[in-house]
Amino acid sequence: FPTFASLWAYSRISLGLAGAKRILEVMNRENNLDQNAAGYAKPMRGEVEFRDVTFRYGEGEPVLENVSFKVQPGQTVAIVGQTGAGKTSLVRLINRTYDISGGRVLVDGVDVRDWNLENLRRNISIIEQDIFLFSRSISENIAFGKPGATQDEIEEAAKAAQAHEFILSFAEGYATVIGERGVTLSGGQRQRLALARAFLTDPRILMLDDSTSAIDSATEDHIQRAIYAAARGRTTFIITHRLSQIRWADLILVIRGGRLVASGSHEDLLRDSEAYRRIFSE
Ligand code: M5T
Ligand code: MG
Repeated sequence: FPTFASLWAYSRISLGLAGAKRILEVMNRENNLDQNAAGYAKPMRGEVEFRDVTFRYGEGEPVLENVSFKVQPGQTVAIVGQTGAGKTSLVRLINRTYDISGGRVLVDGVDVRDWNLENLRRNISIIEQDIFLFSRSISENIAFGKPGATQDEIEEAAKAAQAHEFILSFAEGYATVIGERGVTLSGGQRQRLALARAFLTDPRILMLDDSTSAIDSATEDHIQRAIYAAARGRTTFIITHRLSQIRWADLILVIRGGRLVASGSHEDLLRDSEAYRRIFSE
């Protein structure tokens, strides 16, 4: 028995050591983005400029090439282009989810790499293509970006995001649990919860990577109004195929194969850009 027990103990200890090694490796790993704690930390106005930006994932082919444009604080920018054109990649460069490979990205005239990373990200919200919600209550999901938000603040944000009504349609209202153990929300409903989050954190730059294509026109109208309200008073980037959202943008960027092929207002582009017209004739 002692021999048997020692063998057993030995194999458990080896397993434990191997596991601990892996865990420590992950825990000690350094982030390859420089946090830049001493960086620029003034309040953000929301001006965004791309100067001849090139970007590639790892060692691959460039997914963005020589992209340049400038956005004034408070403007609304629509980004259009076919799937795989580089739209999502473009907005991810602004909050440094990824760092560029060439050129410069400037916010308020300061290179994003010279910003204090925490300050930069606190002022920028991205509503991703796949909206992530926790298996928690609706209230907790909205308050995610602002721990300690009061119930009043949460409801105020939900109202602004046109979500209050559908939330109250659930028997448990704001306490309704979402996800595996609770209700399943539609794409449009998820999007409005994400917008409510954004209202609560009040970022200077808001980016909306829209993918919900199959929604009815009543929902679309709600979302439209919510986005309109959210865009007020902050720089907003909207990636969308919906003409209703593109039309009122101050600036439209047309991306094709990683290049900015046209930019301007809806009227300008309809007149001058073949690529833009083609998007709407598809
Ligand atoms: C642009 C490639 C992708 C495409 C190009 C996210 C991601 C993308 N790519 C990678 O190689 N690695 C990655 O992690 O980059 O992709 P995108 O920016 O996601 O395109 P989009 O947002 O315009 O497309 P869509 O479908 O969301 O409208 O070649 O393979
Ligand atoms: Mg995308």
